[in-house]
Amino acid sequence: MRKKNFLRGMILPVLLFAASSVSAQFKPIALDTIYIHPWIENRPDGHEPANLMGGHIHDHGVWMLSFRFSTMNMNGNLNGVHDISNDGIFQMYMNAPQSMRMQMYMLGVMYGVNNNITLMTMFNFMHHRMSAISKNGEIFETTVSGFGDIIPSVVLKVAEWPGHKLLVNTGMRIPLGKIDYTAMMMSGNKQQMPYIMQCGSGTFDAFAKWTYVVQKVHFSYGSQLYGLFRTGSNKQGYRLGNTYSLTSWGAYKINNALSFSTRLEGVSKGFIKGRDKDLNIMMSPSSNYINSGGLFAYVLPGLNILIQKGKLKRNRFDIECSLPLYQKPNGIQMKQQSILYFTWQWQQ
Ligand SMILES: [Cu+2]
Repeated sequence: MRKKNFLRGMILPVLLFAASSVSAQFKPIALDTIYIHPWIENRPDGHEPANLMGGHIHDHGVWMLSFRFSTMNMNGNLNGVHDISNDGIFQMYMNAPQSMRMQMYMLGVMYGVNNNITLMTMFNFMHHRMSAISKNGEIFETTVSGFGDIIPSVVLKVAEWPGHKLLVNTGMRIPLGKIDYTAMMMSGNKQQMPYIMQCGSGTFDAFAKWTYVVQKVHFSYGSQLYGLFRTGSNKQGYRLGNTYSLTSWGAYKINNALSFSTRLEGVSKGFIKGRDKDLNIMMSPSSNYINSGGLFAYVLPGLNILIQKGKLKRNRFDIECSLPLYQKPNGIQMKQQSILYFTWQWQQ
């Protein structure tokens, strides 16, 4: 039995690959129906976990609407992998950030142009709040709310075998988010807010996501490779670092309405190139371009719910929670605590 499984495991991928690359005519249909079933989108794990995008595609003429909310908390500061105290920060800077909350609301529209091409556009609005303490002990809070960059993209089905899909999601980020938010300081002066408080990148950015997903009868798994490439320099005189990430997940289908997922993610963010001409780098670690980018790893438990009947039929509710496993920011940056993601999706 074991030997048979082994042979099946070895021969099937070779056969499928050979068959799909030669001609559809030679596709081993009999094998497909016995060992693997065709892709089913209408199951809770038929879409990627809550905070991933570009991991599914729609059929011709299908519209999808989505609303996403995320909230990220940061507390305290790290200098590389080590904690740094306020006194440590005051040796170089006038203020030390204490806590920060970043909330984002995203509206998304998807449309299947045909079975292999889906168009997608995301709009977002964000709210940032940061509290900091000054060298002489004054605690103050600053907030910024505004629209973020608009993200049009296309999802292409590059390859498909029964139960397997390879998708590419590529697009750009159009810099509509403002990058010159200021705050009134206690001194009565208006001051430029640090990079992390701004709502956009200020540059045209291109991205690509490669997603490979596999679906079995009771579970599914997948991986996504992401690259975000910044171009040029914004009107403040800098550009944010490129970002790369690799994530893999597995999801277990409890029943037709509910699935649980676990995901691992590694992220690499580059340094800011150039510097904001209106920022005083001594103001705070977050005002210094040196303190940007780094290496991060997260574990993300998640839950996907797909309503199968009644008035809410075809509505999806997904939750994911991002917990940091490893943080190695470049220089001094705030320490990430947790990120919660909620996603609602409705599709025709
Ligand atoms: Cu969709």
